[in-house]
Amino acid sequence: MGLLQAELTDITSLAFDAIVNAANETLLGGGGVDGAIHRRAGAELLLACKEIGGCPTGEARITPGFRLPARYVIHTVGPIYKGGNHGEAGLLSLCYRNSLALARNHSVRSIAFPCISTGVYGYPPEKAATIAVDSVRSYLTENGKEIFETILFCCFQERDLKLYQQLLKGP
Ligand code: AR6
Repeated sequence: MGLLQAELTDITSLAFDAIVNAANETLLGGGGVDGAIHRRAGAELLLACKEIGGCPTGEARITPGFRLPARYVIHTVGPIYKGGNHGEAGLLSLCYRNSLALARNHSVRSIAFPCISTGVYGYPPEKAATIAVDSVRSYLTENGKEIFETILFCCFQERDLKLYQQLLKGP
């Protein structure tokens, strides 16, 4: 298995060092993957997020995983897609890069990303997947491939899995 992988699974089931949450700027929970993570982690996660006090779009914050099988949750806030001319691509790329940087600072070796911004936030899945893979690849080129053991693109829809499988085949 390579360093970069894609799988169709529920991110809350993964016993990884870190799973990434597609949160909103309040960090106070919501629907989609955010709701699933908060439900499984338990009420302590919400308390930890309250203490952090929010997170601007493109940035990332870390908490313990509490009742999740994952040790940490890295909360990042993807951009709301407004047509593509509002800096969305740069912000989405920052979500991946800032999450990896935070993971690295916490000696995380295995990390799983959901398809950030492609649900409620409306980012076209193909564009988002390309940005995700490109951002992770360039982070690794700049910082070293040996930092991580596994970086998983955790897909929740067959459509996304197909996109990632295609992208990961490339050079
Ligand atoms: N495991 C993995 N992926 C999942 C899961 C899961 N359990 N559940 C959903 N997905 P979304 P966003 C996928 O809407 O677009 C929240 O309310 C889903 O299929 O969760 O970044 C936040 O609080 C999709 O591909 O996140 C924010 O307000 C992907 O996760 C807002 O939604 C992202 O969809 C963030 O919107």
